[in-house]
Amino acid sequence: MIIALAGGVGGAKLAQGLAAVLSPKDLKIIVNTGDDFTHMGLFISPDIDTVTYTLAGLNNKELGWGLTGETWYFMDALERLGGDTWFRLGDQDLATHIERTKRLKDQNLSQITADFCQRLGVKHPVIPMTDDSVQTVVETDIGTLPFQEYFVQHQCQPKFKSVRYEGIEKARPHPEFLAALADPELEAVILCPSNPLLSLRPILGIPGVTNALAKCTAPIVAVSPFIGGKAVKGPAAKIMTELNLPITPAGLISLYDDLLEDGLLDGLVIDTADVDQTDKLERPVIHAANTLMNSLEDSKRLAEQVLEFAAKVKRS
Ligand code: FO1
Repeated sequence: MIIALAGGVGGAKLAQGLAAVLSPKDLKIIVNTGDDFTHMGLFISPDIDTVTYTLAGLNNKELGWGLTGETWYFMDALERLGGDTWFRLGDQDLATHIERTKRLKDQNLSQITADFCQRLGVKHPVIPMTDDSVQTVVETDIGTLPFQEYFVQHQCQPKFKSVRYEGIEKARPHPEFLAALADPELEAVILCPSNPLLSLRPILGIPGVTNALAKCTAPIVAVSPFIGGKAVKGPAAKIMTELNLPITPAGLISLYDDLLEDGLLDGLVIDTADVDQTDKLERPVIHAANTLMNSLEDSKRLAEQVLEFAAKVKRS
């Protein structure tokens, strides 16, 4: 059994590849919920939706979020009325947020996600990292910004200083996540190519997760979100520069120094474009692959290579 930790687009693409080569009982996809927020009274869970829509083959490939074949009549009408339009909710996507918000009165996010997955034909378990509230907040040169204000409203333009995950100290990992980490059949934990600070750190930071990782014997393997000094999508490279970190495998690993020190990062898959940047790295074990995922075939091929590599890597 494999656990994949995922955030938005990059995580969803690798999760789709893993789902194409593993049976539903052999894969658990644990998704970041630090980006979740309430907007116009609706509870939005962007990474859960990106992963679910991608696995259902319904994702909007141009935008990287939302649904394919989307229309925007609601947004146009809202704009006419002078409403808040910085966060765009498509007409079909609205149904997800309205139905989820209604159900949250008597169900939790993971129950709703499981039911939406079943209705959309997604067979592999998509599990929120927690059912408790965790809010990613970014400290910037223009002040403190809740994640979606930083990411969407300000288009990641403010200089990134630091990030915190409000409520994380009280959050409990989803019980299925903990059970999977304790499963003797666990073969690998894969950190998908999502933003390390904005998507993966919140998952790893929930109390009990690193302890559970320390107890399992399966290797922990990260897949780099960088190719040739650039992020495939999103602000990861800009953030690295603002933190004075190089956009290289060493720079990426420095974000996981504590994990490496505790023996919780055993392998790293980097892009072949970055092999000449790995000279002085002794740990973790590195594997180079073509990490760009432009199609389901690409995602499948990368998933196969990551699994093959993980099967060879030993716990440090
Ligand atoms: N991202 C944007 O850049 N602009 C948007 O207007 C926007 C709307 C949106 C609506 C629903 C949803 O599930 C995601 C949406 N996203 C939008 C993406 C989202 O803000 C980020 O991609 C993630 O939070 C980061 O992984």
